[in-house]
Parts: sequence; C-alpha cells; structure tokens
Amino acid sequence: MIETKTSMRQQPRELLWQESLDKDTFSRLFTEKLEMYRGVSVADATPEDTYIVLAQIAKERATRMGFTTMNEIQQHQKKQIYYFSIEFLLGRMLEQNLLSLGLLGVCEESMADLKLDLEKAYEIELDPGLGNGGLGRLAACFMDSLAFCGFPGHGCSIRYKHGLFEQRIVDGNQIEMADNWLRNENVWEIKKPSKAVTVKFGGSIREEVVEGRHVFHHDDPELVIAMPYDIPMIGSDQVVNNLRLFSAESVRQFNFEAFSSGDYINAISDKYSAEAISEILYPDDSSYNNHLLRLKQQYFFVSAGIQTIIRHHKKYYGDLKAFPDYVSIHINDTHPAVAVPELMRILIDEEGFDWDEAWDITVRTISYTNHTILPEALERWDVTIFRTLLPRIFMIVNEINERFCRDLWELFPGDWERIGRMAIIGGNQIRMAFLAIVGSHSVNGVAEVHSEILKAELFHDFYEVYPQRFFNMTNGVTQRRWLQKANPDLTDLITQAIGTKWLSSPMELTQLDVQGFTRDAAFLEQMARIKRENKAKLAEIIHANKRIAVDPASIFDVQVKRFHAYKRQLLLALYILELYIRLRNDRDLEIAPRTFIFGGKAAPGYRFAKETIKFISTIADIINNDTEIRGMIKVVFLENYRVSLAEDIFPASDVSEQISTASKEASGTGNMKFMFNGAITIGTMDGANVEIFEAVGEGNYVRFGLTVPEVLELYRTGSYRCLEYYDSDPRLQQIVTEFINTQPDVIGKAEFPNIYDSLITYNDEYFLFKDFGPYVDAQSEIDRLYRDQDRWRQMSAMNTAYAGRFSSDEVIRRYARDIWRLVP
Ligand code: 26W
Repeated sequence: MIETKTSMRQQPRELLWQESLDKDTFSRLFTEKLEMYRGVSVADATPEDTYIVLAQIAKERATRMGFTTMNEIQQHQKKQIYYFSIEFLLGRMLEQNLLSLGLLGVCEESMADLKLDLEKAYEIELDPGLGNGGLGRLAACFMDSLAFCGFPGHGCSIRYKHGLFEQRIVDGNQIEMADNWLRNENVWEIKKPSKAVTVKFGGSIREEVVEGRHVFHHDDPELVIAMPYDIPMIGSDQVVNNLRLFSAESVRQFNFEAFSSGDYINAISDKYSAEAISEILYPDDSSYNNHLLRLKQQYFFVSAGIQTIIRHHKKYYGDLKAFPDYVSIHINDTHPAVAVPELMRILIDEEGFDWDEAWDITVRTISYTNHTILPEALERWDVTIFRTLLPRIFMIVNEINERFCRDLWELFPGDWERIGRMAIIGGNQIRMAFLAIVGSHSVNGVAEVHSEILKAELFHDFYEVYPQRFFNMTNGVTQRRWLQKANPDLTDLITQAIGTKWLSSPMELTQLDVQGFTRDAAFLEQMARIKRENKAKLAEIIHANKRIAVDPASIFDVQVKRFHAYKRQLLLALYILELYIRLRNDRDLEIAPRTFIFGGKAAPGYRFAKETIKFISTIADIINNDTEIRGMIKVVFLENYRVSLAEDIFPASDVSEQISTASKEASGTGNMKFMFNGAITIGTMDGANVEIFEAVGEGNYVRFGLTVPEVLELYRTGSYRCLEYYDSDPRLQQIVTEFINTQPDVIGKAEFPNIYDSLITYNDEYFLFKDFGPYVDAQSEIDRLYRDQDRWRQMSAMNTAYAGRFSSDEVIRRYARDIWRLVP
C-alpha cells in the first residue's frame, strides 16, 4: 500500500477499519487514541494507559465485526444458540482477543517500536472471575470455540459486581477477600440501556377467563430492571458473537414518599434489594443452598435473557411457531432450569399460545447438560420459597408436573413408587434436574463414564422413558488460550514441525506422532527445553509470591482445582508425608527431586476443604524447612488460583494429578489442559481421565485405584471398612498419628479434626485408605519414568500429540450437529 500524505493523516476511525493493520499504522492508531482518550503521549504512557488503548482498539474492531456477523445471521436467517450459564469464568481477554483478531503479532512489533511493555499492560487486566471452577470455565471455552468455529452462539448470564473471592493464605488458613473486579471499569463491555427489560418477583397471580381463555394477571410484583452489558466473543476477524451480562437495577432509585415520612430505610430499600441480585457470585461449587437470593439470581438472568431473545425473534422473524428453528437455548446445569417454565409463561401469557403448542416449542428449544452427580449439588428448591418468589412460574411448574405424572401413569399404571420417585415436585421440593430433563429435548453428561452413570443410576428412570434424549458430550478446552496463549514457545515448536493446520483442526496434532516427532531426539530436546524454561518462569512466580526457592530441574507435580473431598487433595498430601517419612528415615534414598504444587479455592463454608488447605500449608512448612531431607522435596501452596495463574502453571507442569474417587469427577477439564502442555497424568479411571488414557495409551499415562464399577459396588454393599486398610498399613498409622491426630485416644484433641473424622470416624467416604497403596506405587512409577528422561520426553510429546480430541472446537461441533442443529 502506497503511503500518501492523506493516508498519513487518516483519522483513527479509517485506520481502524483498514483490513490488515501493519506495524506503523497500528502505532499511529495507538498513539492517536492514547493522546485523544488518555491525554498522554507515548513517552508518558503507563501500563494502564497502554492496556486501555489496546483494549479499545480490539473492542472497536470486534464490535464492528459483530455487526457484520449479526447481518450475516439475519440475512441467512441462521439458527442461533444461546448458552445460559450462571457462571462464565472468562479470564483476561486482551492478549486472547488480539490473537483471535490476528493483531497480536503487529501489536507486539508496534509496542516494541514504541518501547512500551506489553506484558505489563496484560498484567493490568483483572480476571473477570465470574465463575467457581469447571462449569464456569467450560462455558468460557465454549464461547471461544462457538465464535472460532463460526457458529452464531451467544452467552447469557449475570454481571456480578463481585466475582469469586480473592484467596489469601494467612498462617496457612484461607481468607476470603471481596473481588471488586469492576473497580477500574470493564473496557470490554458495552451498556445497552435500550435493550433493558423488566423482571417481576413476588406479588400474587389473579386468574380470569376472557372469551374462554384463562388470563393471568401478576399483581403487585417487585419490578427489577435487567440492564444488559454486552461483551464481544471474538472468534476470528470474521465472526464475533456476544456475551450478554445482566445487571440488576431498581425501577425506583429513591422512594421519596417513604423519605418524606421519615422512613429512610424504606426510601432506599427498593434500590438495594434490587441491586443485591447482581451483587455477588455464590462461591459454592458443589453444595446447593436454599438461598432466596440465589433463586432470584437464577430467574433474573433467565427471564431477562429469554425476553430479549423473543423480542429479537419477533422483530426479525415474527411468528414464534418456528421459534425452535431459529433459536436453541442451552441450560448449563440446573441453575438456569427455570428457563423451561419461563418460556412457557411468555408463550402462553404474553403470546397467546395454548399449553400443548407452548410445550412443544419449549421442549424443542431447550437442551440441558448435567455436570455433577453429587447429591448435595443437585438443586431442590423448597416449594414455599419458590412459590412466594415466583408465583406464576410455580403454577406452571405445578402443571408441568401434573401432566408429566399423568403421562407416567399411562406408561406405568399403578406404579405409585416410580411416579413418586420421578415427580418434579415431591417432598415439598422442586427437583430442578427432573424439570430440566422433562422440559428439554436433550440431556447430556460431560464424559463417557459420567453419561453412563446418568443413564444407569442418577436419571435411570428418565432414561427408560426418554432413551432418545440422552447423549454424551465429553468436555473440551480451547487450545487458543490453554496452549497458543499460555505456551507460545511450544506452539511455535509444534508449528515448525507439522505446519499450521493444527491451529484450526487440533486433531492434526497427531501428526507429531505420525511423522515421528514424538520419537525424534532433537524435537524432544526442544520440547524439554521449553518445559524447563516454563518451569523456571513458574519458579520465579513461586519465589515472588511465597519466598520459596524451588528447583526447575525437579519434577513439578501439580494439583490445581477447587478443594473438595472427592477430588482428594488429601490423598496427595498423604503420599507427600509417606515420601517425607521415607526420606527422613533413609538419608541415601534415591529419588528424583520433586516440587509438589497445590492451588485452588475452598467454598467459604466448606470446613473440611478449608482444613485441608491448612493441613497442606502446615506440612509444607515442616517439609520445606527440614534440612534433613536435603531439599529433595518441596511443597508449595500457590494462593488465589485463577485463570491467569493457571496459564502460568499448565505449561510448567510435569505431572498432572487427577486422583478423584472414581465416579465422582464428572469430567474434569484441567486434566485436558495439562495434556495439551505435555504433562503426564497420574490418575484414576474417572471422568474424562478414561478417555485421556484411551487417547494416549497405556504407556503414556500412570493409572491406579478403584474403577467406577468397583466404587459403585462398595457404595451399594456398604462393605467398606476403612480401618481394615488403616490397621494393616503402618505408613498410614504413622502419618495419622504424627500429623493429623497425635492423641487418637483422646476425643476432640485432633490437630485436624475434620480430616481425622472424615478418614476414621466417618469411614473414609472417598476410599483414600483403599487407594493409598496403589497410589504410592503409581507415584514410584512416576519417579522411575522421570529418571528415564528419553522415555519421559516421549510420553510428554505423546500427550500433546493426542490432546487434539479434547479441544472445545471438537465438542462444540458435536453439540451443534447433534443437539443444537446449527450450521456454521
Ligand atoms: C448449587 C451449587 C453448585 C454450583 C456449581 C453445584 C454444582 C456446580 C457445578 C456443576 C460444579 C462444577 O463445576 N462441576 C464441574 O463441571 C465441569 C465441567 O463440566 C466438570 O469437568 C467437572 O468434573 C465438574 O465437577
């Protein structure tokens, strides 16, 4: 392109729309915006200035693409998927968005030219921690893949003022700090006041018959405004979808009558009771609580989301009869399950459909994913709370239940026991999973073993009635964040070896094996060098945060995930103590030095999980300061585990700890991120570990422990006696009596009472004692394999080579084809 004077002076806007931006154009655009919007020159620009301006450039370019994408959708009347999730664990967006827009390279060159530190600018961005863990992060990976694969797929959720708490470890204890992520404005969002809708709560329903039709009036409801904020979900510079986050606002900011009558509290109570809805994310990720505010949050974003979707549909396609041909609504677990009665309400009460028509549209539109079988995580709303808050919705749920039970009676006449078992409303509770299954055309689990358990156990009754509705959709993760962004050196090495095709079709990674790179010493040397450099970077982060010096040459053995008894962080802690005692007893014990790295948050009210964090911090202090063991092992608890920290951990990991009690981890997704980055899994045959094992093969995965059928059998028979294993294993006895309860004969004197009780008093619900022996053997296998570096490097390369099937691009294409019936 010839540089003419005019082009030199082209306004930022023209520059912005230029198809491809070269370095100088980008620098000019950046400088212009810096001066105009931040009022500073390049010389005075702070990392914050750099971050904001770069984000604005990316956002504006994306927003423009968003219009193109929407026009494209309307023009071709494309079907769209709306992914409803109460959590989206997005992580930082700047570098990812620059990568997806194809601007990362030119931006890096430009910033280098302008002598601005891009890494520092990236650090400015606060993690939007709008999620707890697996479920929320999966939703974020799915948004990335929907856009990248060119599917018209949008997200719908809540714009929490406070995301997941910030974790601090003080004297070994988890302390929770409020996460005020919006304190420096969120540059990525666009507020859409013109798209705001109103959501009704409480009040009462008055029914009347008008010309033979039942009309339902919602009297004296509490009205709450749902203000949408849209964030572009950038797939490439061709497709940009939308994540709509609703913020709750009060219809009336100030109640003057109350004020003038001196009732100051009431003057502002409306405001605060409304805004409380989007104030904070509930930090529980596995135990359901009957909190009214949580139900209010669920109905708030679901009603707002469906209202805006129906308004949009009517504007562009008019008739709602064909709604399921243009719209798919996916509910991410049961948290958005009120979508079923809400869509019915709007179709019947506002659009005049009769029940059967409305029901047909609803079932054909909605699909549901289950993410856990833990009984304590299955939502069962108390009827009174539900009816009080959502009187009309409760009426509809009641009718759905009656009609469903009538159908069951047809199918299983006289079988009251079964109907009672399957009823949506039972025991004064609304079983949200049953509502989701009955109201959806598809129900899927998130890994093969999990989906089998749903069909054989948890939802067996429903599988017998709707076998055609049950699917498996094994989870996936976006390699654009978890490999390309997090591990650029490995990305370049792979591309040098097998070309760029794998970037758009990750299954191509198998070419690393097909073309022999997984057995090529030079390639493996390179890969090992990159792993070592990533470990050195993480060692610096560990030293900066924890003042602990770890050796990058040691095995980085990592367990990062939410703390939960079934994930068995305690089992790894027991192994560390077993090894520590062996090192203490045998000064010449030969092992590969190892650094154990833990990370993860515990739900604030989850005492056992918090005590486990304290236990790990305690043994870390003991081990890290015991000079007797010659520094052969170190234990690190990295605080405030979150998406941006995870991006530094996976590329630097040698061993991926996936040691949950078989049948308990629905899938896991961290296991897949480790695999993409060449870490070797030590794991049980649980969740997606089974498919990882199948993909990479016997020799490239270290498996151990009870299988799903064995665990289910133990639970069915109740035959497990933990003391059988404890009394026959002196290692366990020493560990428990030295570190967990030094006075086992004295009641209530245990140093770690919750841990002691879970293991001994309550008979070890998650079979740690039974899996302990096999786990120690598996860990010895890891030690043996690591010391054979040629072998280890091959195993590492094989994991990366066979990780492609766990890309979220792969599973999103399956959802689109088999469940949502979308065309890219
Ligand atoms: C009601 C409280 C609550 C909140 C969140 C209960 C349950 C949840 C989530 C379903 C828990 C969760 O994140 N499950 C995880 O979902 C991942 C994505 O599918 C899976 O990979 C994990 O195995 C599963 O534990």
